[in-house]
This record gives sequence, structure tokens and C-alpha cells, in this order.
Amino acid sequence: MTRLIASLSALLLMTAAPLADPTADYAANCQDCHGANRLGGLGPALIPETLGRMRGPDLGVVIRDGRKATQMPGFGEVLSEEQIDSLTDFLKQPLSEVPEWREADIAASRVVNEEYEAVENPVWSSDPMNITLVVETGDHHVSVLDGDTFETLNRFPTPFAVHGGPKFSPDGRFVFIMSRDGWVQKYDLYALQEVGRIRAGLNSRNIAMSADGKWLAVANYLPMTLTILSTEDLGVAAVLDAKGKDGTPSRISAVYQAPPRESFVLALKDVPEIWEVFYGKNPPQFGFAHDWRIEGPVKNEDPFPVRKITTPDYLDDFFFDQSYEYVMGASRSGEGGQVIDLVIGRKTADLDLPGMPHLGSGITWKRGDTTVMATPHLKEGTISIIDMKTWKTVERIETLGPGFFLRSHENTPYVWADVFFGPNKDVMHVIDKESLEIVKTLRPVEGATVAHVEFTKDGRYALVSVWEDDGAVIVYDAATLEEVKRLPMRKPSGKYNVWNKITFSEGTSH
Ligand code: DHE
Repeated sequence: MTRLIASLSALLLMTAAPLADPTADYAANCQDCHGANRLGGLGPALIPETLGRMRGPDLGVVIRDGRKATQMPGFGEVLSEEQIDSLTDFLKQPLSEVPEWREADIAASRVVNEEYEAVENPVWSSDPMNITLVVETGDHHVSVLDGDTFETLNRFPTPFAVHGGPKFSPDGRFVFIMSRDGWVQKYDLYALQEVGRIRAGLNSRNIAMSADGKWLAVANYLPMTLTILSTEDLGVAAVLDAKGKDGTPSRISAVYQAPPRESFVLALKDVPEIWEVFYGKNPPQFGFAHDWRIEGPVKNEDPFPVRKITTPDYLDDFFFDQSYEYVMGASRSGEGGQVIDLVIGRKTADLDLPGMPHLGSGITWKRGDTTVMATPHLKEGTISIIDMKTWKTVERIETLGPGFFLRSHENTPYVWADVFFGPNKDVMHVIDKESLEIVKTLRPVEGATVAHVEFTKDGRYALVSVWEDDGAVIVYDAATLEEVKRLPMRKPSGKYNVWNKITFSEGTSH
């Protein structure tokens, strides 16, 4: 009898808590917003390439409780803990097949803002060159700040999970913003209106603007392509497959603009090559070097000829000297790096950079009769200083932990360096550019992550992010290092001043 009762209660329990079937649970609860193929719709893509990069609460917690300030509701009442766990595991699996995402698919995704009206002049009276954008990842918005008064001129929604620096048109009027799901948004800063958006990839890394402002290149992981958009109307100009010289497909880690060369330079994740994609009318004539070649003949009608340079190692994070002849590349293994001369298409030096340098955040300045470059390390509490004539490391500055971003400005004697990782994530070091000494360590909010700095056009003020959901941008006097103002923001990440960006200030990443 007792045994019968036990079996009956077990049966009852099983009926109360249905067996987890993540495919069915996904179809019933998630696919309307996230797409039948998990590649996104109204909601973001639910694939490891995107989810693995997201900071914030665990996936299971988001499924159970929802995501604050978004349309993601909680499913804790609908799904059991077991169902949530198996759904979480299911979403962490890569897609068995990555669908095509070619010109036609990209073009079909384009959304034009029907309400957009172009204006002759800005609808505001601020200095157009001192406009500063703040990407607020807490609720996926961008705030447009007047860089003199720090008033917010507008706050507009972006696609979900913006990553990398927005790119301005050369006149500073339009800005292009990319999300990890491959959406590119065009926004008119004069009209304070979105112009439109397009999905250039399914999982993207970053974007780069051509020197003439005509083209925007989008580096993709999924699929393994470079999408080139016309900035005018977000039309698709080209989709280039990333395949190494021997045909091996590769993810594109990042694309960079090299204005004097009229080219985009690509860092590739899966092949030991650097690519240069030319968009100028007269791409350099090739044929004089030995270890690189053009894929196929360069025809005049080929708008984007590709040059593939073989490198002795996999290099996937770049920094350029101000002339854009030399590219410093960090080794994919995280140990060391190399300097490649883009003119001759060859490695010219090795870099002594252990501890995963984050070259993308590098900055340069004149020190004595040379130019130095500084880079943080993602796995070491150090900032390396490299002489750009000899490529030797001249100093390693010890910090309170590994950092992510560095910033300076031509008009300030200091470099600002965050400590993004570890117990001291709440500090910001201020370093003297001559002595290379830490002159002050700021701790504006005990326990809160403090990261990423941007300067106003004249370098007088430094804007620092308190990278928390109820965060802030703190404005510091860049000379006295005193706090001037605190602007409440939702997990502000990067900040971008129009002037510093369009003039390629040496104190900012390009
Ligand atoms: Fe970034 C810029 C790569 C993780 C915030 N990040 C960049 C750029 C690259 C890059 C190649 C330069 C693009 C540009 O601006 O055109 N980032 C990577 C990674 O490989 C890494 C380590 C792992 C990954 O997720 O792919 C990584 N990045 C992060 C984060 O976790 C950060 C802190 C939070 C987030 O938003 O995802 C982050 N990355 C940023 C920001 C910039 C950026 C804010 C722009 C900095 C700037 O000042 O220009």
C-alpha cells in the first residue's frame, strides 16, 4: 500500500512538473521574439556568439525573471526550474547550421524611418564639433550631449547590445552604430532622428568608415564576411567572403579604417593573414612584393580589390601608427605581437607584450624626441609603453589590476587608465605622460566599475563612466582632477566626442 501511494505521488509530481523539452519550450515561449532559428527578431539572437559576450545576470536568471528596462518578460511562472535549466543549455549550443546572409537578405532587412526629415542646420545651437555621444548599454540607448554644457540634447534607442565605437561621417553630422547582432543604425545628429537601420551580419564585431565617408565596412563572425554599405542610403555595396589564400574560411575579428591608404584593414581570426580592402579610385599597383598577392587580377571595375598579406602568426587585435604604414598586431595566443609594414607587406619587428595586450585601446603621444604607444593588458595589471621608433618596450607601469581602456588628449599631460577587472575595478589611474608615474588614483564610487574615458574637444574635461545599471558619467576637470558634474546614466559604456573622433586625435582609439 505504502509503495502504491509513493508511486502515485511520484506520478503526480511528474504531471505537475513536465519533462523538459527545450526545443518545444523554445518554440512555445521564445521564438516569436527571438526567431525560429534563434537569430533574433524583435529580441536579440540567442546564440553562444552573442550570449557568451553579454555581461550582466546569468541566462537562466534572465529567462526566469526577465530583463529590466526591455520587453523581455520573466518565465518563472510558466517554466519549471528544470525547463529553464535545459533551455539555458540549449541556447548555449551553437547553431548546427549557419544560414546564408547574402546581399539580398541584408538588403531585405533594411528599415527606413518614414518619419525622418533631413534638416539644413542642426535643430540645436551647441558646438557641432563638441557633441559627445554616450552609449548606455543598461537600456540600449545613446545620449547626445552638448560637450560644453553637458546637457542632454536627445536620448534615442539603439539596437540591442551595441559594441565598439560608433563611427561619425567625416563632417560629424551622421553617426553609425553597430550591435553584436549585426544591426547598423544610421542617426542624423543635426535632425536628432534615426535615418534607418540594416542587418549587415548575423553576428558582427565592429564597423569602420572610409576616409571619403562613402562606405561603411562591417566585420562579421557569422557569416564569415565583410559587408560594405553605402553610407548614403545603407544600401549593400558588396559582401566579401573571408577566405584565406588557401581557401580556409575565417571569422573577421575587426575592421579598421586606414585613411591615408584609402583602405580598410582586416584582422582575421582563423588564418594568419592581414587583409587590405581598397575603396579608392586608384588602388596601389601590386606585383613588386613577394609574400602577398591580390586575389585575382585588379580590374578597374572591381570597386573593392583585396590584398592578402601572409603573417608569421595569427594576429587579431590591431593598432596603427599615425601614418598608417605600420600595424601592430597582438598574437591570438595572447603572448606578444608583431609589427607589419603595410607598404612592403612584411613583418618588420616583434613586440614584447605578454599578458594579452589590448592593442585596440592603445594611444600614442610625443615623449621627448620620440613617439610612444601605451597599451593595457587584459590579463595583467600592467600598462606597456612602447617606443614607436625602435618598437621596444620602454616601461611597464604597474596598475591595481588588468585594464580595458586608455585615453588621453593632445591638450592634457595625463593618460587615464581604468582597472576593469578584479577587486579594484572601481579605480581610475591618472598617469603623467612624461614621468610615466601614476599621479592620482580616483575611486569615485566605492565598489562600482569605473571605466572608459573621453575628453571634450579642447581636452579640458574628462568624462568617466560609472559602468553600472544605475550608473553615471562623471565630468572631471582634466587639469585639477576635481569632479565637476555627475550625469545619471544607465550603464554607460563608451563615450565619443565628434571632434576627437573625426580628427583622429592621438589620445583616442580610432
Ligand atoms: Fe570590445 C571596442 C573587441 C569585449 C566594450 N572591442 C572594441 C573593438 C574591438 C573589440 C575589435 C574596436 C572596435 C571599434 O571601435 O571599431 N571587445 C572586443 C573583444 O574581442 C572582446 C575582448 C571580447 C568580445 O566580446 O568580443 C571585447 N568590449 C568587450 C566587452 O566586454 C565590453 C567591455 C562591453 C561590451 O559592450 O561588450 C566591450 N569594446 C567595448 C567598447 C569599445 C570596444 C566600449 C569602444 C571603445 C572606444 O573607445 O572606441
